[in-house]
Amino acid sequence: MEPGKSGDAEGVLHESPIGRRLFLGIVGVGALGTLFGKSAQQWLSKTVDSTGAPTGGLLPVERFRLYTVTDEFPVRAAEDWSMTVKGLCSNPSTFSYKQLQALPQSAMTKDFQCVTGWRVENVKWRGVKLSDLIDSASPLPEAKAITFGSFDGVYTESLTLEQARRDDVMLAYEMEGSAVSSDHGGPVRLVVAPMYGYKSLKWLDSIEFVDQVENGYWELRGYATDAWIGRSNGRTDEPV
Ligand SMILES: Nc1nc2c(c(=O)[nH]1)N[C@H]1C(S)=C(S)[C@@H](COP(=O)(O)O)O[C@H]1N2
Ligand SMILES: [Mo]
Repeated sequence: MEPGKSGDAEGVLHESPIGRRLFLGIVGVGALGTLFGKSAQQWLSKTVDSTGAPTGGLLPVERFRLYTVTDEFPVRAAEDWSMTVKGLCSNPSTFSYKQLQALPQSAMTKDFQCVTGWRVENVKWRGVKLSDLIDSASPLPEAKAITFGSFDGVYTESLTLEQARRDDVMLAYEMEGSAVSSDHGGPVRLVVAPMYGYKSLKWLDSIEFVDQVENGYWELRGYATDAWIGRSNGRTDEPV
């Protein structure tokens, strides 16, 4: 199964209770299902464009496909959210949403590209540079990478500390001028602009400093760990 690619069987079209939006729920049960169990293998994709109509006239936020690898899109209110910072650092802590917002604010506008081929141009993000968060945690010399956790309970991602310190890697709480929606991984999601979308973990709730990169959800299923756009996964997209 590819990150965000429709399975060939068992796709069910549901009508959403909200307006014209439809979403396509897909349950993939393949060979991996027997190895990793049903919950790890189930995933869903919601789309505003389930008819396959051209997406030309849509706003950036409407041109995303919405993904989850569990059987749901988890919802957590900002006031109920917190993020633990742990592992190989001298200042482990827990951030509330307010405490995260108190860190220096940063913004970037970058294309967002999924490894399955879709790309959304010029997406506006606002949040905190991961490098600022890293500095506040004071990683120990033996910390070489970060593992990110999601409150969906399943998805993980990882970056080397060097990758994590880049200016185009953010913990985003705003997308296109509004709070990051639950569907898009709010209240806070990771955005790794120069890499394929699967690195941009949704529903972030933990950051752990570790001594080496640990493969994440899609890397364990064959996708590149260093997922540079246009320079990995056999693809030749324009870099971001
Ligand atoms: N927790 C979690 N994060 C995730 C995913 C997911 O299924 N679960 N899908 C990834 C993939 S493959 C892509 S392309 C983007 C899609 O982001 P979107 O759902 O906001 O469009 O999220 C990434 N982060
Ligand atoms: Mo993706």
